[in-house]
Amino acid sequence: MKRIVFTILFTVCYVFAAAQYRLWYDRPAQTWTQALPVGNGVIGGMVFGTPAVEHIQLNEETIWAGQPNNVINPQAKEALPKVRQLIFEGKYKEAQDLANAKVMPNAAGQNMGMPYQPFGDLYIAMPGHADYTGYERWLDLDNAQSRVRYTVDGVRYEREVITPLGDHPVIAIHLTASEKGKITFTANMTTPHENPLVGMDGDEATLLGVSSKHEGLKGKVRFMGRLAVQTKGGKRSGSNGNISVVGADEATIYLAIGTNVKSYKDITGDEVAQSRERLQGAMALGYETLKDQHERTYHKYYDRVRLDLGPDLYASVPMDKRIEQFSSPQQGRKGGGSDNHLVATYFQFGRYLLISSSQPDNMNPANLQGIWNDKLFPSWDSKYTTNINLEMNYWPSEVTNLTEMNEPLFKLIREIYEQGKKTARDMYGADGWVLHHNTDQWRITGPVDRAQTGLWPVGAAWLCRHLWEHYLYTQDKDFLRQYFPIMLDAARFFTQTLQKHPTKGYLVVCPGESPEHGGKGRPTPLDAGVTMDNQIVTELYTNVLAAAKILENLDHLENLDILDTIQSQLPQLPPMQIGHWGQLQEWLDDLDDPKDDHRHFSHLYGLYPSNQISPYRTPALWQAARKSLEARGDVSTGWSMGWKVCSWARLLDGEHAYKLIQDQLTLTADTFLIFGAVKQTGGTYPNLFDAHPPFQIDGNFGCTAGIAEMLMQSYDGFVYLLPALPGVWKTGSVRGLVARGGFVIDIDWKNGKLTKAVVHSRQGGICRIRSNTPLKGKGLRKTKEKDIYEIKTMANQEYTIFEL
Ligand code: FUC
Repeated sequence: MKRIVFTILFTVCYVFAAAQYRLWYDRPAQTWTQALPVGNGVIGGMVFGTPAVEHIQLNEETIWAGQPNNVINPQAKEALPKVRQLIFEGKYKEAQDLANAKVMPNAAGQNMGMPYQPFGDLYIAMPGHADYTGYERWLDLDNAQSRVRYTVDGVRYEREVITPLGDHPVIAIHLTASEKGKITFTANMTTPHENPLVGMDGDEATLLGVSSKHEGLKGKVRFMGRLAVQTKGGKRSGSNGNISVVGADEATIYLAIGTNVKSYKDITGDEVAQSRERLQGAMALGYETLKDQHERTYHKYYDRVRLDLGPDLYASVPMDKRIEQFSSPQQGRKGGGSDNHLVATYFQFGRYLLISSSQPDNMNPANLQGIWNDKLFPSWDSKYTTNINLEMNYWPSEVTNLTEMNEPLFKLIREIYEQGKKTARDMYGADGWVLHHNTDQWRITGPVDRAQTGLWPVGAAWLCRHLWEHYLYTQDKDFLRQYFPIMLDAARFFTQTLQKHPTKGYLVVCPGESPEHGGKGRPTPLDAGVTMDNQIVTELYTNVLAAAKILENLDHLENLDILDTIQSQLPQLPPMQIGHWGQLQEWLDDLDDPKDDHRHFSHLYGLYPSNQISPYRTPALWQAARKSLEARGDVSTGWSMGWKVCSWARLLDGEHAYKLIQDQLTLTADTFLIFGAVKQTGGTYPNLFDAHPPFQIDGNFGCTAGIAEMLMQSYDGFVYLLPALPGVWKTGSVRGLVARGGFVIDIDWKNGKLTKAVVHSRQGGICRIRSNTPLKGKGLRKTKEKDIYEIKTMANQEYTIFEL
């Protein structure tokens, strides 16, 4: 009997221990976008899983080219009034030429932001492992580890790779075999940086390097990689940066990277000491303890949300094939079914990527590639583009219950606030602070690239929405009090720089632009009073006034009469307008082209991520937004499609949102297209990374947020249960999504109809709920409004709701 119980228990435990969500493959990676990402926000690794020579490409979050700096053209302040005047006179081309000559920093010989750079590579050569059988590798999303398994000469080998979360940010590779004495290898590090110093420090191999010079700015980030091995049995030796092991029973390889970066303005750290401290701290714990701590920390975050869209019908199909099948018209026929489990996996992969690239105590938030980059000079420098991309990275953070992952973003905001005050003063002669469309590790705040993309002064204002949203989700007044001056000063900048439009009379941002996109017949995107700028400033002003009311006592702050100015300017901002073909206008003038399929559709900022367009409060604008989005088409760059998933969810069209998920989950060839020559379309790489192309992580995060938005919305004064459920997700459940107001929501549905929901109230308060299915539940009251219910909740209590 005991044995039977044990067997049952063992089986149950085994089934639960096996990863439910994983990226599984039957062959090693040939290219970087087939390799599997691991990371802890400090160190990032891409695991290729090749038996004969394991290759792990490595990053450390603070290795960036250049050094502390900011970019401001000293002539900008004098030239800007003239640029404005030219725009108002309709001389757009002249305005652009003048801005490119006198306002942009490169015209003054300055740089345009520094690239994020790789550390290098770890190689583990295993002699005799070129011929293998029974190969498999996978990324286990449920436990945050990557594994490789294969057989050579009847011996089963396994590699487990983790990047422990917590105090010891190393990468650890644990090697085992089914027979004793079989682990033999040589490990070494290489780097693409110039003139590295490779050597030994006792038993540890070291590699010392320095980051690159770029656009005239000398690279001053020094970094040291440090490699060591712990073994059971066998012999170890080391020389010239190589560590060899012969005949061990098992082995763990540890690699740590230290740098001299202490902050965005301080690079006086000691990379040697930091690499030693990181490595030795991890080794003192040993692999099992490290792994145990890693898993416990990871589960604390990851387990908060579970999404079940049905059984895994294709568990034995490699992930690249699954992606290929997913968007093919064949799927769903011939006895197959739509691969809903792939969508759930993609959703959890997005959460995994955020946990792995944006830990609370990191120096930097997730950049354009998260933390994973193998190129010395990656596209767009892999830095922070703030006219959509950085913000999109953090769209899933609150709603998918990963609020702590915002910490490095908030740190970046605090730091660009410091830099941005100087830029506001020196460039615009204004108080407050400003950020344009890019920043980097050095927190540059001036405009970069050409004026037609870079002269966009609303980056700070957009980032402030993340501060306000954090308050809405957490109801944390201390947080709001701490960040209020940053929001207020972002608004202060506009109170002094908004211009009265000479013919329309509104207060407008000028120069501004609808990101990277000009209206029909206009020679440049540079413009005045574009819809997105109006929406962003309207939102900032509204949030600042709301925050001031909530915080009440603000006597410690100076110049508070600014609140009156904000109040009086707010109604003078341009309203959203409906244009001649029923579209939401992207510009102050009716310049939208119905044939335009540009990847940016910035005027729909008001629909998502903002809350200014709603089917209930602003039905005409909501219809106009739909018209605009229909005209834009579906297939586009990766991030654009992720945004469209969110937007179609807000348009309450689950089928169209699902169509976009299919478009995004379309397998992309492992090459990337260069701007101009070939029309770019985005998609997904074999390792589930989003393809702009090339790889950009924003698309992963945008689509993750979009999937959440299809299941639950909370932007409109109520929690909307299943607002945009597509027909293919017939039956399922989701646990742990977070709604504004601090309500954690579980939902079960069957045949497309809600069957049960649970509201976990974190802070108490009234929870208003919208549902298309009639509901009942203890404490639930139907209001007079159609489909709206409410519950008076108490903090830390839960409330169960059923279909009527
Ligand atoms: C913006 C977008 C591009 C790209 C870049 C990083 O400039 O227009 O498509 O995503 O950011």
